[in-house]
Amino acid sequence: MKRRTVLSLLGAGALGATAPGRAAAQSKMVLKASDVHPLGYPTVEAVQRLGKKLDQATNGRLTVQMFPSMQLGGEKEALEQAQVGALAFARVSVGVVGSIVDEVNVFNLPFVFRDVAHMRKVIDGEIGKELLDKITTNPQARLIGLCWMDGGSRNVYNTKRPVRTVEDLKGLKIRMMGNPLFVETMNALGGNGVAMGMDQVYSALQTGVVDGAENNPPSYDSFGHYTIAKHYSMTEHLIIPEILVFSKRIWDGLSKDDQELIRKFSAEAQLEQRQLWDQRVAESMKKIRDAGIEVVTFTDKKPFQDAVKPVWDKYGAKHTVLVQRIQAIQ
Ligand code: GTR
Repeated sequence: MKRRTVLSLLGAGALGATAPGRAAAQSKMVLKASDVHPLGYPTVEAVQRLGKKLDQATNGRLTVQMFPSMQLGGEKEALEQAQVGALAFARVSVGVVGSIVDEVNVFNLPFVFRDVAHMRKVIDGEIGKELLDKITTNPQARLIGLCWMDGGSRNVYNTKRPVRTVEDLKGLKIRMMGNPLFVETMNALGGNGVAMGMDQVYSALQTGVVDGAENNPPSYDSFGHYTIAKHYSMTEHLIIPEILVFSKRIWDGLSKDDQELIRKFSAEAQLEQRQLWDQRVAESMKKIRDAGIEVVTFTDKKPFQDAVKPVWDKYGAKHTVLVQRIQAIQ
């Protein structure tokens, strides 16, 4: 379906932007979901599995219709659609949510997690729950925080040269997600950060509007960026969880029982997605190496960590207590 057709359907409220109210609580609903990734990608698969469970548990009264592959635009658009109730589930990166709910920016700080295992412990624990609640209770957000997913670690890639040191980043225009924190992170590293939605990155790389971007191996692979930007450096500068949020407008029209079901299956999705993720990272790394991509690894990331200090001073200082709690988790 063409993007415009989909948007006009959404605008007409034809597919699940059911008006809140008691009657809606009992009626059949199609809950629309979006993801920038294609069918088969771990996050997409996890939300579809959640949908199947919901369908079964409600005898087909609640179903989930997935719009994958940026059919509804980038993540900023997905959040806006969820906020107005034109979309029920938006699976996005915490990167974009940080622009709406400041507290979650703590997960967007460069090198805040020691590694992916550390990140998983944090999202599975008390802090993960607290931050989902911060989203849910933020009156401006108009979103319900449902669960986290794994987005691995993000690494820099570019069309020009292998990045082996911080100095190698100098002068490279690197696409970052739309959140000032990320642009400033890249600038602190010596590159030129350019904010852009994922829907524009492929052509920006092709035309040279940017020289590179940064992402985890499954995204570098699935968006096809490895076919254009052939230098991949395992900088692991950002370990950003993915998140599944729900439209508060639609949520308020659901019965308590339905809300509970969605919460329960979301909590399960958080753990299920992880298995799919690990497998996908291994597959993508193999594909990347088989394609002849030079993968640069680092024994010491301290120069990168030192370079991002200004970002920590600006964005980390107000979250000191939370950062200390994150760091204390072993
Ligand atoms: C991916 C992530 C997406 C999106 C994308 C991006 O790793 O799964 O949600 O954030 O990165 O860079 O825009």
